[in-house]
Amino acid sequence: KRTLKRLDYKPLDFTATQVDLQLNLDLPVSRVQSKIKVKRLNTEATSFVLDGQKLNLLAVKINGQDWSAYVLEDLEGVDGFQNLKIDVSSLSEPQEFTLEIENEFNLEENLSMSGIYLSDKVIVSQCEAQGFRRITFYFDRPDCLAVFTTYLETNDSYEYLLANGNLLESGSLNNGRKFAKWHDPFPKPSYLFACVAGNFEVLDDYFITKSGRKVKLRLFAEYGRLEQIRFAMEAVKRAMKWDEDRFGLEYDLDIFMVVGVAYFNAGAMENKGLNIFNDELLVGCKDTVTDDSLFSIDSVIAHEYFHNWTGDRVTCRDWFQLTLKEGLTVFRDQEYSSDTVNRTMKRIDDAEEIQAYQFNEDKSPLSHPIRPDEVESQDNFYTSTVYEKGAEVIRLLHTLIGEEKFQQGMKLYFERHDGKAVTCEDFVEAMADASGYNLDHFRLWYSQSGTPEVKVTSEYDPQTKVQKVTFVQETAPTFDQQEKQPLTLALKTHFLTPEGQTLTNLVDLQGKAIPELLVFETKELVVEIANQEQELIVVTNLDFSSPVRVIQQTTSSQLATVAAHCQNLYGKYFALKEYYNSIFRLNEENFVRNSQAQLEVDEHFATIYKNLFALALEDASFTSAVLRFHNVSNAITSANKAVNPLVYAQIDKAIKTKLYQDYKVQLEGIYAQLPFRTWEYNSLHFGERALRDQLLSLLTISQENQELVEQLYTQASCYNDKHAVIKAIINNDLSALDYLVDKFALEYQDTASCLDELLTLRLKNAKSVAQVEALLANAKQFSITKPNSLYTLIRGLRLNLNLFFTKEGIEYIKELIIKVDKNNPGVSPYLCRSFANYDLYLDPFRQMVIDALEDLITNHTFSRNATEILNKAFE
Ligand code: B3K
Ligand code: ZN
Repeated sequence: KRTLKRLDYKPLDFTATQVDLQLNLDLPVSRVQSKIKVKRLNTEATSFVLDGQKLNLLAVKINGQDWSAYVLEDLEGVDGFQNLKIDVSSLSEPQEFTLEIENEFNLEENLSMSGIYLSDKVIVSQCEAQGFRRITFYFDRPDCLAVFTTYLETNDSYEYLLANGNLLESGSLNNGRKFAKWHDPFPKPSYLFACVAGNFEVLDDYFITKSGRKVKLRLFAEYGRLEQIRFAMEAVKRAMKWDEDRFGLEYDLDIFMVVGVAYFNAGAMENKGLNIFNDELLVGCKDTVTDDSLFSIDSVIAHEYFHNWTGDRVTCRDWFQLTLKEGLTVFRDQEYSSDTVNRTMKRIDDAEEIQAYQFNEDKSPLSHPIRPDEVESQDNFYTSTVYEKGAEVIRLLHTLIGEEKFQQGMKLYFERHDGKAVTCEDFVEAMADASGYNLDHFRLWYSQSGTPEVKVTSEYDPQTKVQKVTFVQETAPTFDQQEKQPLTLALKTHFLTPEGQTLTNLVDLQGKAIPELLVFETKELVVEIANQEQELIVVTNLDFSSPVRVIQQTTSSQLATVAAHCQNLYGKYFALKEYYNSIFRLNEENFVRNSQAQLEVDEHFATIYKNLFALALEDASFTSAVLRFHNVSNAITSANKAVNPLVYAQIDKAIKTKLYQDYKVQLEGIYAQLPFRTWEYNSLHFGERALRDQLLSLLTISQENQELVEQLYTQASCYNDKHAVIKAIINNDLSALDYLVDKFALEYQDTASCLDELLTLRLKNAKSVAQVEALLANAKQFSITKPNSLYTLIRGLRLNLNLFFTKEGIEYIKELIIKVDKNNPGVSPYLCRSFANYDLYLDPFRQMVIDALEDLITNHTFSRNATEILNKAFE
């Protein structure tokens, strides 16, 4: 076991300041010549170690002379890591020298999607976190910042040769080969290096920055997709403008390029000046992707672009600091989406996501703080905790000090650290210094893992007319950390009368105003509200102002009041969700005894849903979001206790069936009134289409209304509507309409992402492993080496609870992990993670997962990445 510790950080003894890289990109084997200007930082040091992985070393030279004082060590294990230790004790001038390395790597056999690899016919790189060592021996860590010049040479079948920075020269060589030379003036760590060689459809545009510089914008995608990258181009321009307007940050090179490729492990990558995308997050227009996908394209384009400052110009000292760039950049992309689309709905979606994934990660054996202390593989840092919770911590800071101070903090951060590799501590310090706010206690958010629970209790005394509201925070011990302390919290809180009126101007016993935002860092906060004729309903953590779980004994009647009257949509939304969750608790026992049991609901059910549907046309976004959380995965993850997943699936179905039966006429009416508008990218249109989608599924749950499905396929003016059609048909088993699914498959036969969406739906509903295998065999876009295929497969299987929890289902996933890990240890941990949440389930489901883990660990060997996840999960 190889554990790396945050506190063991040691600065480099030697560093690179300049790198001239010559890449001869050929198949099967490519050749690299790297000329590095090395500088000694520690005058005592006489040797240094360069990282490599699966490389064939050909030569080492120092100051132009062959150098033999080195040892190449192949580290044990399937990953093929190598250390190249170079001894320079005999150098007369070791302060500064030129190191030349020549090596080869097998491009064709590299199926890891890391380093330089093939995506179909495109040669492409991915270096974060440690892929550069698969290209050449180097100081492959983020605190080594150097200026790169990249010379690429290929045979002349590749039209475009791209690398970071600005193009210096390019041309043909006389031997049927060609070259291009790029120079990036900004010092950067190796993880931001990128290169591409391939043939593409290209879209050109430009952007004039606020200081008047003209920046060339170039998007690259697969042939035939020109119309489908126009949306992404608009997103690039929107993001550039927004970052200038809101953060004062301007783009810094002459050209900004984005390339989409089909084989990519992550969503996208922020390489300096040359962002590389999984083409699912770049390519798409209204006719080929859902509204949700367009929204993701927009926000991921923005996210990667924003990294130019938060990540590239100022980067991380070591990988334990990952949230420094990711938490901050997620926060920035969330703000971008909020400013450009719909702030409230964005907030609801993000809160929903963190509660579904990050809260469970924190409860699981994989729990870790946003700035972890220990790790075995740096690749495993890319978690919901580091990203999403990291962003919530930044948001909390923003809430505490306010926009103006926050921006002053950002300014100071860049003044101090531009061009450097720094720590989370440096960021917080800039914020503290600029705002004058004491952030000493706030820092705990970086080191403490776990989700704080805030228990809210209330006592009302009719004699004194005082209501005493107590907030008690407590973080339960997590797998990684026993001791917990109270954290700095900010809880946006409203007080409602039993009739639903939100009261402002409340005062405490001293007559002091009670603020809307309750900030405290002690275990307990008591708020005493004076002069109340009746007990108020407390609605807290509005807008998810802190990343905590609120525990509160709210009655159905109070939830109904909040759902009907709360002025804050977030408050409404979570009251509705809480009510939906309560139906599961109410019915659990009955359904365990009898899977056909009659659904029981209390007297508020009718009012709650009648009110919700009455407002449907007024706020379609909101209503559709509420209907969207009506799904079993959501119910399981928000139960906050172990449940029987199959019983939960039955209850979920029963709730939807009841909604349909009770509100049939009303729902049909809303559906009929939803307009078919000329497609536009805005929140109103999104909401209406999303609602149509949700309603269609609901209206066909009992096999009725099938004509609506046929009608929608004919009327559909965008992919979103067509996707709604196949979703309703497959999920609700409307087999008479299978011909529409076939039509869909034919219509989108050339668009892998559409076929993947169809495959997900089919996998979700597959009855056996044999059926899964048949589906895969017939899916022509499917390839076991393609990350998007694997994600589709695992997503489908995870949603298919009935199959996942069978012996053959689990067995199938195990085999898949074993197979995938051999080629691509970037994807296998993702598959392994689906085994880490066994505490969500009651036995025998829990035990099934644990047995699978045990078998994997005891009987097989895995990459470092997968081993870490499996071992932790099993601990
Ligand atoms: N920084 C990349 C993630 C790379 C993942 C490496 N395993 C994308 C992003 O967060 O912007
Ligand atoms: Zn990022």
